[in-house]
Amino acid sequence: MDHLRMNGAYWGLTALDLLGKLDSVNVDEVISWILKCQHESGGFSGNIGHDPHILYTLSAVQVLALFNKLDVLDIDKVATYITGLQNEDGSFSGDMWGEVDTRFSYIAICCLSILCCLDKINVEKAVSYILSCKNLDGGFGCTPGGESHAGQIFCCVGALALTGSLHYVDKDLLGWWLCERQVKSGGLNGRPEKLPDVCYSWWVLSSLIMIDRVHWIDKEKLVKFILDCQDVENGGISDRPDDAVDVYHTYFGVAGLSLLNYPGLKAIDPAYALPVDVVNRIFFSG
Ligand code: GRG
Ligand code: ZN
Repeated sequence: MDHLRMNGAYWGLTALDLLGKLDSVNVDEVISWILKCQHESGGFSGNIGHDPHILYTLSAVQVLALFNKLDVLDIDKVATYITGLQNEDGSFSGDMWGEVDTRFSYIAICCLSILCCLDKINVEKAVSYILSCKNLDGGFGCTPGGESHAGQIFCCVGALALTGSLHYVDKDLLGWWLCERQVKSGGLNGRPEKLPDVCYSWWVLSSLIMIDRVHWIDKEKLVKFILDCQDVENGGISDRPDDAVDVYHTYFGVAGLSLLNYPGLKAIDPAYALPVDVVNRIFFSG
C-alpha cells in the first residue's frame, strides 16, 4: 500500500476527526511528510519519491484542510497543476500519462473549490463532459458509454453539486437506481447483482443525500449492517461482516454512519467528503 499512502492518510485522519480524535496524531510530522510528497509541477504523489497524480493531490489538500494548514500551500502552484490536466472536451486526465475518468473531474472540481480557484478551469465544459457520461438508467460511468457504478455516480453528482449543476440530474430516476442498491442485509452494493460492501454506505448514501432522496432507503438497516462489520475486539470496520478490517472501509463506515446522523460523530459534508466544520472554516472564516 506504499504507493497510496496519501489516500490512507486522508481516510485515517478524516475518520479520526469524525470521531473527535484528530488530536491523537502529531500534526507537524504529518504536514512535513505531505510537503515532501509535493513535486515541482505542483502535484502530490502517494508517497515520497513516487509520481504525482491528481488522486493524491486532492487527499493532500483535504488533509491540510483538516488541520487548518492550507496556508502552507503555494495555492497557485497546486491550481496550475490541476488546471493543466483539463482536456479540450472538458474532461480531466489523472496525471501526465493521460488516463481520463469522471473520478478526475470530481477531484479537480473538489480540490479547486477548496482552494477557491474554480474560476481557473472551464467549468461549463467540465460539466458538459460529466453529463456526456450520464446513462439512460440515470446513473453515470467513468467515460461516455461506461456502465453506471455507484463510485462514479458519487463523483459525477458531487462535481455537479459543487458547480451548482444538480438541475441536470433526473433525481427520481437516479434516486430509484441508487435506492435499489440496498440488499436484504441492509447493506448497499455498487451495481446490480453485486455483493453489499460498507464503502457503498458512502458512495451511494452521499449521492442520495445530494439529490434529496435519502429517505428512499431503510436507514436503520444500513446502520446495523455497518455496525455488523466492526471488529469488536481489535477495532476497525471491514467491507462485510466477518472480513478483515482496513483503514479504507473503517473510514467509509464511519463516514456512512456520520451521514446517517449516528450519535457521537461529527457531521460530514456529502460533496466535499470533509467534516462540515472543516468546510465551514474554509468558506466562512474570512
Ligand atoms: C474524496 C471520497 C473522496 C473520493 C475521491 C477516488 C475518488 C474520488 C472516487 C472513487 C470512486 C469509485 C470509483 C469508487 C468505487 C471503488 C470500488 C469499491 C470499486 C470496486 O468496484 P467493483 O464493482 O467491485 O469492481 P465490487 O466489490 O463492488 O463488486
Ligand atoms: Zn469496498
